[in-house]
Amino acid sequence: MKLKDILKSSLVASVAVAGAISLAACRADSDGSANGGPNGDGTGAVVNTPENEGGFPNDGGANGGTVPGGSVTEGSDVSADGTINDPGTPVAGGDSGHSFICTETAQSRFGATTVIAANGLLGGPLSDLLNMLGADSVTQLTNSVADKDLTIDSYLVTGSSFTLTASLLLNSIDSLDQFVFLPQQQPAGKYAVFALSFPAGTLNLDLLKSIKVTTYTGTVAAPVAQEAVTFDQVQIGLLGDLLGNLVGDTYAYVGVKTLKPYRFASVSLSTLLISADVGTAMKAHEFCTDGTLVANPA
Ligand SMILES: [Ca+2]
Repeated sequence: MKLKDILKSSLVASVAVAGAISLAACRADSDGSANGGPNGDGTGAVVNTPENEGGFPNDGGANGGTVPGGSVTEGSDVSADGTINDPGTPVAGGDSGHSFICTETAQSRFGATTVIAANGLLGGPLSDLLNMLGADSVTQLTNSVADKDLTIDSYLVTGSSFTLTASLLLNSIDSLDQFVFLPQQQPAGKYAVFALSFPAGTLNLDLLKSIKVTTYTGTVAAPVAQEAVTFDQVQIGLLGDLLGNLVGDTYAYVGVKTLKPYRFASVSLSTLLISADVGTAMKAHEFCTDGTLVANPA
């Protein structure tokens, strides 16, 4: 088997395995025998480290919460394919007057899993896309999000790295996605918020088109979008302005305060079609299933 075929098989298999693990954990949890962690659902307390030690700031402060570079919304209306019909209401970030503090995250040691995908596709449709694009694109996709398991390791300081290359973008892939699967469905009222950062060295931030977070029920083979938030180019532009004034990385929480249950969620990074490499564009540090909202200082 050629290397490219191995890579393709590996990627497709990882998607299939994620679904299998997810279902197996669900069955096991139903009789209380699985290790779902302290909450029994694949989540546990997030581990934060002080900002001055390189951690993800999580105290609700201006750069640690969602001001101005983030958005947590409630009450969005989406179609089953994830199309946003109504964006809902911001409850943190922007001009909401509140910031988000992450308290619980999806964790691999408690049964959460994560996979990399493209164009919002999973399962068979993703396999079809990869087959159509050919092995070179598969390799690029596989390599485009490094250290994906760092998104579900409980530590806010660590994260997966999204790297965008011109060759990838020219191959009909318009979004890079990271999915996080929980072994148990999360009830309505929980959060689905990705802790993201944008490295200080990202020079072409304005080439990023949008960041979208979506929650799903259903299965890998038949996902059904529930709620979503888009962090659009204008908001990203604010981040770009912010970057110009900061020495270090910029942090943001992007996601939803749910009104519907969900079983898995994705963060999708879309770009403008460009002919230059963006480099490491974004890191996904943790996936927060719970948190608190705090009022911004007057
Ligand atoms: Ca992490």
